[in-house]
Amino acid sequence: MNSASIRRLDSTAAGFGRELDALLAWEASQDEAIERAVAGILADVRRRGDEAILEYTRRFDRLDAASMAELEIGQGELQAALDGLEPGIRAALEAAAARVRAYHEHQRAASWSFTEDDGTRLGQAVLPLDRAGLYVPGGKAAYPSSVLMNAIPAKVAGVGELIMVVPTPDGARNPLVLAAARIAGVDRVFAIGGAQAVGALAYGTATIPQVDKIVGPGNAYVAEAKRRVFGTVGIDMIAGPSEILIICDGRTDPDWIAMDLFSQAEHDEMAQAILLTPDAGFIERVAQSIERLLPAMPRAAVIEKSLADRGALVKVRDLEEACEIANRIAPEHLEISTDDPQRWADRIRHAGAIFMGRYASESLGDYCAGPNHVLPTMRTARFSSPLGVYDFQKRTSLIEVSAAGAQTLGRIASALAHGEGLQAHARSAEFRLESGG
Ligand code: HSO
Ligand code: ZN
Repeated sequence: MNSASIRRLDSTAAGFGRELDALLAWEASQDEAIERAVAGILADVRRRGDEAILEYTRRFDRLDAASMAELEIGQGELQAALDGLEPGIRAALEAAAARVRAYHEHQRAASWSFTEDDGTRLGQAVLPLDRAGLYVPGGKAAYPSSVLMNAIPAKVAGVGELIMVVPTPDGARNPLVLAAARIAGVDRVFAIGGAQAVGALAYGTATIPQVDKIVGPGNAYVAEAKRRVFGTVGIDMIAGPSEILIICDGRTDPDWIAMDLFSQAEHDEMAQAILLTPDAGFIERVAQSIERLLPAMPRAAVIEKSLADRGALVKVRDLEEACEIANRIAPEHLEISTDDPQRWADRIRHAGAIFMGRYASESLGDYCAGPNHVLPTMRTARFSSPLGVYDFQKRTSLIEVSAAGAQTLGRIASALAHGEGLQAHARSAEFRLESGG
């Protein structure tokens, strides 16, 4: 790569704000053809169930199953996939799963209640979802690590049944994905994908159980299908391309920083990788590292396009300003590659995950540090959080009223009900008042 093709910006230059905004702007283009196709597929799956699923699977995945039973991948096959793995990768998957599970155990929320002086007890019951669906893409973005990251929080939350769908174009099953499903404890797996699989999970068919929430990444058809079934079922966020923002004081090995930028750029031509540093010389050293390291990368073309279109090396005044800019960007991943990283992390209000110190490469978080790698993108870290156990739990309010409590509450409720002109509400509270307690 000609290092000239990753843009250099200077925060003190006129127009920097506008340039930064232009760089950040990214919207999933709404494609009307996709919208129409997905609406048709969903309606068809809703009407014809399994029969429609078999047809679409034949058409889109070139997989000719005579019955839905052929499309279910049983626990025996999942175990066989796990047993067939090369021992090194199996151990790595199991170690990653154990760490992700241990981290997410900390997120499990407990039910609580408190009792007031007059005996009224109020609380919140926390309950897992009965059933969740996990979409796993086939093809090039089939990441076993994403199976772990989506399935483990569901299992830790205590979800009753976890159903995974994964397309297997031409019948090709990905053993790593199946092994990850086995390790994570996925209950049932179906070899189906696309909008039809989302429809099956949302509406249920004779074979596929209806779920309460659908999570997991997918292509534009899957994203559109999730959008459309939202309301019938819950969905997780709709993820945009990967993002990494690095704040560096200029004293980390520039090769490390260049490779960290590559690590997210290699996901997608639309991925975004940005460096903020107060050290102008460091920008040139990182640019040289990029130039030297890029040609050997198998995904050089993707990385090059991502860096050229959406990447930047930005000279900032100081690390304080870097933190301000980081908050404006609200990145999915933020690396703080400095001494005393906590000092700078304290200033960050918007980021999906913060990687602190020179040794915390973002890739460790993608696989095995423990926190979830499903994170808010496209500046949504301003208001949303990593995927977690809480996404598979829901809350129910508890109200238990003592006779004495009914007197206190009844007077307040009665007055407000009269104010709203709702007589039945008022009388319902007053009956309990009159009963004397
Ligand atoms: N960095 C991605 C997750 C991932 N990375 C999976 C490697 N495999 C999420 O932004
Ligand atoms: Zn990644």
